[in-house]
Amino acid sequence: MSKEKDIRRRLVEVVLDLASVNGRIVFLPHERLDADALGASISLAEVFRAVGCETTVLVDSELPESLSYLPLLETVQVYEPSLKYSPYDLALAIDCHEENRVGERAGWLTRSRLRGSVDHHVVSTDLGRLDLVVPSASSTCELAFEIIWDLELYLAKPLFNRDIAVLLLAGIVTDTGRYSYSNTTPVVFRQAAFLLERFDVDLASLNYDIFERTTVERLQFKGDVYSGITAFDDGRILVASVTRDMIDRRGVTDDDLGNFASEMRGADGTEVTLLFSESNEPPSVRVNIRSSGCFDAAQFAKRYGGGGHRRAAGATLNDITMGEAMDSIVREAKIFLDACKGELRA
Ligand SMILES: [Mn+2]
Repeated sequence: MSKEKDIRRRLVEVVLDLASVNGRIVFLPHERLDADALGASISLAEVFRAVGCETTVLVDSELPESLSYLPLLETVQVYEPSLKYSPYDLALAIDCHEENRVGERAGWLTRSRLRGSVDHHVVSTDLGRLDLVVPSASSTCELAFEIIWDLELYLAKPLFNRDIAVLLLAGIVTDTGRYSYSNTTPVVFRQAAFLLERFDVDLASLNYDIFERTTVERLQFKGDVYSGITAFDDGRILVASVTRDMIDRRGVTDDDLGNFASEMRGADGTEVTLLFSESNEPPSVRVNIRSSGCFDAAQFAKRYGGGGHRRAAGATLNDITMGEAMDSIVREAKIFLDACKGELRA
């Protein structure tokens, strides 16, 4: 049995054990929520509750408006600093596996009786017995699907439902760039086919909600950001930056930075895109990295305490100005790109 299947079986066993005693499970999706983190959290929470556990999805901040199309959002609890830790039998980090990705909720991960994770990012810390981290998976929702599938087979009763189908498809559609990124595998299509055969899901409207729905202000904001794109290294590296002023002027949020870095990657001759954005609390600079070719974005982000995937990664830098962050990261990215090209030639 593969290591991944082994860990999945162990997770399912723990959940079934907890179900028999009404055990308590808390789900901790990463900060800067996205459809994959939230979709996987809510669908697993629903299913684990249906088999007998008491479940809570605890998110770090108010749900972004861009995810308002998802079902079952009313079941989610929003963290507040006044919230006291209450004992859980199992805490699961979702779409991440490190304490620093869940921010102020880290205590839930470290103080619960058991901890684990369901994630598809490149592994960056030592993993425990209940850490299901599969970087080759397209999304955490793909892994959540497998867990629910296993539970259905084991208990011989239906556990998927229409809401769960929408949640899982939203995560998968988002993380595969609507089935276009290199992480799109036959497994992803098989799962989608199964869900669409069983449930009446409007894929076109889901696609609209995830990728197309926008506002005039967001379109103008996109224009602001794109008109400031700078090309380095003969256009192989494209850089854009977003200051707080730019965000405030258009009345948008960080959440509206969406797909900018990925979209920029489509420019002819571009191999690396870097999108810098300023945060106030705490003062920091976020860099989103997208790549093609030999440039490993996850490896590069690791240098700055970040992580992610080979083609899409990010890092947050503290105590640094936007200008300083841009100067040093652009310089390093050029060296990193030259080095991987050199290795290819060698
Ligand atoms: Mn994901």
